[in-house]
Amino acid sequence: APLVRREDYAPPPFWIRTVELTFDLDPAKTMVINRMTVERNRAVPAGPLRLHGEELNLTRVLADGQSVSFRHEPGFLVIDNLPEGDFTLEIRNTCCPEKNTQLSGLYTSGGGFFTQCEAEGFRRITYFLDRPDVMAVYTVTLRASQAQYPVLLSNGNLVEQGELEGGRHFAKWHDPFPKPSYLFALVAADLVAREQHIRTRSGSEHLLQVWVRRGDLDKTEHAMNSLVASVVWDEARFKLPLDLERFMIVAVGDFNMGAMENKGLNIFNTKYVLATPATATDTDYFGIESVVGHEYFHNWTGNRVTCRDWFQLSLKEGLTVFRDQEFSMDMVESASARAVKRIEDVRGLRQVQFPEDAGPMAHPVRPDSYVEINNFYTATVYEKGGEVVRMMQTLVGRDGFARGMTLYFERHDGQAVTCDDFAQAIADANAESELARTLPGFKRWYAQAGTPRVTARGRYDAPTRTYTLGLEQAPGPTAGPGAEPFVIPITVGLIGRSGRALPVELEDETPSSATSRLLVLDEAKAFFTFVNVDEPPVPSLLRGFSAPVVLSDGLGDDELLVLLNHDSDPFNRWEAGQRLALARILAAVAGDAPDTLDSAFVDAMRRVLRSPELDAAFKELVLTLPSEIYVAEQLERVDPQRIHAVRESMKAQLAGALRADWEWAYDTLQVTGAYRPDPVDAGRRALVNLALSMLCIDAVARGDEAWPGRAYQRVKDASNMTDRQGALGALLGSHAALAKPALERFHALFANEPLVIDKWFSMQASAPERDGEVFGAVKRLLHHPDFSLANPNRARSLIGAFCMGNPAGFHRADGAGYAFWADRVLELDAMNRQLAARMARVMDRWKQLAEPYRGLAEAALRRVAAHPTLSSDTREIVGRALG
Ligand code: B3K
Ligand code: ZN
Repeated sequence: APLVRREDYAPPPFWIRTVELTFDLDPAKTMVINRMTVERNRAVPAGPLRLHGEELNLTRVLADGQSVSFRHEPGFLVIDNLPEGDFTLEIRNTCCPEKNTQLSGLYTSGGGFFTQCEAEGFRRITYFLDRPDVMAVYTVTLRASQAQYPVLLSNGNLVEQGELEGGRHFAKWHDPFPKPSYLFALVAADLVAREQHIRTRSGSEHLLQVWVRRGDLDKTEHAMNSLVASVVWDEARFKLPLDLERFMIVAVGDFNMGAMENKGLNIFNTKYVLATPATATDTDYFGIESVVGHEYFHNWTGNRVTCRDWFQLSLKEGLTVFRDQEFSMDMVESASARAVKRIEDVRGLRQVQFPEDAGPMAHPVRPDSYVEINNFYTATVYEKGGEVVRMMQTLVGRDGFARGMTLYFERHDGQAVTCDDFAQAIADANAESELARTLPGFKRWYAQAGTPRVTARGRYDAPTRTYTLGLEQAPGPTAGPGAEPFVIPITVGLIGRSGRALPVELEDETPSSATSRLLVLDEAKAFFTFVNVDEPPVPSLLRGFSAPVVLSDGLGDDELLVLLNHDSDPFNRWEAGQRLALARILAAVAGDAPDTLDSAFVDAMRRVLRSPELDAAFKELVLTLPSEIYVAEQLERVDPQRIHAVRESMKAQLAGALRADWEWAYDTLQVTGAYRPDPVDAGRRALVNLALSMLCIDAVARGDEAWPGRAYQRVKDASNMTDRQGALGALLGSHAALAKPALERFHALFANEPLVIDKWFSMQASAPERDGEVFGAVKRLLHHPDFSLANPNRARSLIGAFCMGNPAGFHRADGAGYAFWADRVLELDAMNRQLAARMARVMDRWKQLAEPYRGLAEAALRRVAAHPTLSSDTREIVGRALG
């Protein structure tokens, strides 16, 4: 497959204005009639009509009712001799949904039909200009067996339905909004819906539906509540109303990713729809809220205004990630719960996006080229893209950002546009802002890859009571030659040694009592002088993680302890604790220090755990050591086994040194009463689960069986999945003998709950490795009757969880983990290339590994790369890794 370049973008030579699709649905052979009205785009030179098509059988082509000659080119149907002017085109083709293991296009799952068209799946259904800047109005007729597929859904509004002969029936749908083909969807299956009518602020009535398989209806309440909350929020915060009479969510068990924002007919992985307290954890509940919100918010940011080309993917994804993060934050009452959400989001960014941005797949938020666009649905496009939008909001203020959004829709509703158009609208609506002042520089966030480094050094001058902060930036190593400075918003505070917040007034400014403020670093280096600073301050920089950079501020333990104990910014408070832990882990890994924890650190952790004013959720985040992957990211040469050993040892020390404190937490913080997935209860459950896992680690080390016994009891009788999974995790994490019977118990309880069986696989795959036991179990589980590579959730739950979530199990000195990876990637690649390419990313950072890992990893990569029929998706990933 060729490289596609952003600079080669050209508008299409034809527009497709309307599409009438008729489907005769049959798993083995579905017939598609596709009637299009086509206009010539007179702004570009005339040429043949080249329609995308993949794995289709063409049966006829008519232009204005007459047959025309055509030819096939790889991936295209080419029609040379077309009528002058505008014309209609009718195409008939068939496809084979039941053989579609790629889960892209039209496929079957659980006896029903479903579609996934983004990015380039529509061409696997019929021939089309399958690119996002071609927007058409769709009318869709579905015909199918009434008994097997009683529910027939497509985008927009239902205009007609009825019976046909031979036990078949039909439904006709019309979507009044022009849309690109990637937003087309259909569903035909035996489903039932939870329904809710809502009236929006403007007074319009809408029907909301969540469609699931019979038997799953009792698991849809939270998804529906999340959908209602999303509708209300978008109207309140951005004045963006629901624009269709009917809005549907459909859950499907076989799905390549989380969910899809098809116009009016969102299709979701069951994982992000189905939840009951017995089957879903707090994390699952929050995940559902955020994904339901995300897909709903796409209705404006993505659907009403879409992307001109796929290089602009972050236009909709970065913006919609930002919106779903803001939604989740606005859904909680306390500032502390907002901060917890922010910390979790940043932790995810650093865990996934920072490594991506430093490795072979590094690319700008707006990439310059790709082989397979599906490989660029990345943490950079999504999460870093979200941070770029967040920085815009920081630079123009919350109200200014809302004004910018309004201008963006005034200008671009109904269009397919670029990232530049978005930034321009936000800046134009805020002409006096720092964003408008720095716009050309700011847009480098879209153009330059890599995580920038910011170095900060402060100097206090007692006689003048001034504090001068020098800030310097350098682009990340993957930014490429000639990288120019970024525009970096840095929110700062100054804190006295006793914890007092000091003023943050710059010289020549009118005095203010503010204790937090924004600095904008838009050059390679700048100095800021604060006045009226009564004492030598500890700087609290990058509050709330105001920019996606790596900060080095040179603060030592004493200063970090001041921040941990006193910072009014909860993000930096957490960050200080993580840095104290990280410094100790890194020193021990390097062999510069023993891996024994000092009492200063242990006491600080105890103070946090016992603090009467901190929330449980926040405590749990502080008391969780930085992950092995995050630690590895700080190193030039990575020995995964050494990192694992040091981190496990420090965890065991925290478990032992704070035993009485963990017991106190476990005994006093249990949540009683009915399960509610709110942040306060969830925080308490998280801390109690951490306490239980610490107590089990400590108990097993001492040969005491009481705590594992309690955990086992909890696996048997917990009243919700969060507690049950926490208890099982505690047994696995401490290598307790009771882990085995607990796993059996767990499986027996949930044998008919696929999403819970996924957890059962992934918990075993990600348990801390010891003597190859976990690897052995993973290999055995491949042959478990419940395992299937064809189901993406299941494949991820075993293979993904092991290769990505278990560094110490995976990186074996004998290379068997890498060989296992290569075998699974090759198996998957023959079936589902998008999923295979995702799994292939596990090896992105192989060049960082120390020997013998590095050489063994390379051999496995070369074996995959040498496979003759490897998909272009996986080839692009392993090719970049090796290249
Ligand atoms: N837009 C889809 C992702 C499509 C992925 C295609 N490989 C879901 C989302 O971001 O909301
Ligand atoms: Zn999205």
